[in-house]
Amino acid sequence: MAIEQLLILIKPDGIKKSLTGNILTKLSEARMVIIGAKAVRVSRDLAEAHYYHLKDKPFFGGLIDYIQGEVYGKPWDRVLAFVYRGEDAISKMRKIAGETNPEEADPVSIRGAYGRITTKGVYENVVHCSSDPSEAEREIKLWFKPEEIVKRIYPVKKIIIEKEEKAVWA
Ligand code: DAT
Ligand code: MG
Repeated sequence: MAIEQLLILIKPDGIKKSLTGNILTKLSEARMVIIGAKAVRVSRDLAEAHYYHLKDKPFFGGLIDYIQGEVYGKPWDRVLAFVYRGEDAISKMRKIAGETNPEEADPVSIRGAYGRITTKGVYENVVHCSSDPSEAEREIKLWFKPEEIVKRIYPVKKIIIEKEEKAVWA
């Protein structure tokens, strides 16, 4: 038993199909706590960094296009990103998310219930769910800044940034 945190993404197909509420309800069965949440327009750099371990796969290009959501058009070209935390969070959440291939996933899991494989072979599997603690740490640090998470889950350092342009409320 270990306290873990992980990254969950509701991918653009989940948003377009209006599944956000259903997905969050299903995930809540694991009784984990949300410690970070935001909407993100996914840049190509972020998409490629997130899936770097798959860059040699034949489906990589389709996967990057999919997570960026451009094929769905506006306003669906975004994801919702969450950091969840709790006891054995990763295995509990991955069970609820289901197998990677939506056709093989338990039909009661999120991917089994809502996912599909497109005619182009893209696994539209609705959610991303970190696979182990080190991947979770890498992904959380990629998607979230320390101040966007309400708990200090990893060490931080203070730096002074000069002359950085930043938008503030006018
Ligand atoms: P998971 O998302 O379950 O951790 P993964 O990290 O192996 O699975 O792959 C990341 C994503 O890549 C996955 O959600 C969907 C896509 N993918 C994996 N295998 C695929 C395949 N054989 N064909 C098409 N897409 C695939
Ligand atoms: Mg993975």
